[in-house]
Amino acid sequence: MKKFLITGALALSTALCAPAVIAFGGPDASPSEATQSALGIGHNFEPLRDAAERSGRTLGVAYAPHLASSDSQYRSIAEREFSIITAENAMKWDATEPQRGQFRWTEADAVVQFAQDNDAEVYGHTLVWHSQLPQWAANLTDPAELRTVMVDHINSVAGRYAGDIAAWDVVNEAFEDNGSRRQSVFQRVLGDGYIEEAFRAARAADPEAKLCINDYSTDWINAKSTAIYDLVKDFKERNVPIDCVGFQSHLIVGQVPTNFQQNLQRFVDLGVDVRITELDIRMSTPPSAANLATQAQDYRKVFQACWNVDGCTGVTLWGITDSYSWIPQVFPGQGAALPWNDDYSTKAALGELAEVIGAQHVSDPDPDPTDPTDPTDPTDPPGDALCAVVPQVNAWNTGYTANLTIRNTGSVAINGWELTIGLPEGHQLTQGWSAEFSQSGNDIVASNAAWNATISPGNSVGIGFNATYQGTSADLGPFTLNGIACDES
Ligand code: G2I
Repeated sequence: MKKFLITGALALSTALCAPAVIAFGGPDASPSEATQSALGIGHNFEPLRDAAERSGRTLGVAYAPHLASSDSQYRSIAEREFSIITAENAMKWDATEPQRGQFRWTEADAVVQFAQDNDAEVYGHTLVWHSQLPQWAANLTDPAELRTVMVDHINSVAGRYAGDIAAWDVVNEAFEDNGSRRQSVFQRVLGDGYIEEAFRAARAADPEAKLCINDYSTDWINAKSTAIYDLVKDFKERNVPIDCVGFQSHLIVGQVPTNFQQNLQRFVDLGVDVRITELDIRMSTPPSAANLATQAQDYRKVFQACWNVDGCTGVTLWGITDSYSWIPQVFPGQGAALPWNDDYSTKAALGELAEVIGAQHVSDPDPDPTDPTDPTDPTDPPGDALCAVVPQVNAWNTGYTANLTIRNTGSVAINGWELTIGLPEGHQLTQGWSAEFSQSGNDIVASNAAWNATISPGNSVGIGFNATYQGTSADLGPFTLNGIACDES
């Protein structure tokens, strides 16, 4: 459902058919409360990878084995949500071949093992890149020697994992924004042909992997994306192996390109797959409520662009939580770019992307909180986040105030909730409090505020709203919390 936030007093407009939304944080909400209001509901979706899979796509994440070892929540989210794993750093040249001919596989192996243990694919990143390239390679000047080094590196890395990799970023960031070639050591020493040589070597080393070219600031139609387009077209015409194009999509809040989908489509029309390979959407920190709300819509737009294009294989998030994001190091004062906050609460962005990919709400996404690594353990007791809603209505001849008590009558904490309230015909929401309200037809939907997202077993939260009515004011209900029918006493 499309939502728009109205932060001031809501003027009732009977002419509007679109759902009205009333943010719980009004003009006099404290800054921290206002900020939190845009954080959205907690995570109460099925594993997001399951939803992506239903549309034949994968949801991916940039993954760091050392974080999975030190942070169990990072690990359990990576396990539960994602069906394709990109090594954030572990397969790069400086990690795999720090000295010429001396390979280190521990971290890269750990990424492949993690993916296989979790029935996920591996996205290889990356074979040839000017950055994170050891000095010994960056300093080479002899074309024959550099060619040998590049092909040996591709043979060694792609060869080791042959059969285990769904797709490789064979060449990363080879172009400048103006469409010219980046003057990397490969370009300077080997000339324009190095990209083709790298792709041919990668195909020979791993005939099964899809071979991609990957870059940033190519999400819209511009000189850089057109340079890649021309390269792909040329490769296709000459039967140089290339199967896919990666669009990193390190975006800035409010700046999702309007022709993103059209751009993806033009590549697909050349006969390659496309993928959003490194999505994050950054903003100034600390984040404002307005920016978080815009970011949520931005995530929606990016996922929608991919989901609208046959041949877009999916989206990879460049991390899970803001805590470990690369952004503040490179862009000081910016961040908050990922769907999970530092404390792993979810941003509104998560709900928006989940909706685009068709993720279903579940009553209890992690039935056994003592075993976060196995949310679907069949030996877990079934989720039982049961609820009761008691409405108190004070009516006058044209309107009423309804105060609702939502009680958790189950034995598992509810972390994030959305209450759907059935209304008689002719009722119109005018104002709500202690939740974010919207109306769609004869239903009101109330989403938790940040401060009342959790309802522990046996505890209650109170919310309320005003409405106008024609006919009868009686009989609110039924009430459904996160898709589960609630008792009314
Ligand atoms: O810069 C964001 C991404 C742009 N596209 C290519 C991606 O490969 C790139 O990823 C980032 C990683 O997320 C960072 O984690 O690449 C950076 C390096 O260019 C990575 O940062 C480096 C730090 O700068 C180093 O200090 C650190 O030792 O990660 C290294 C390994 O943890």
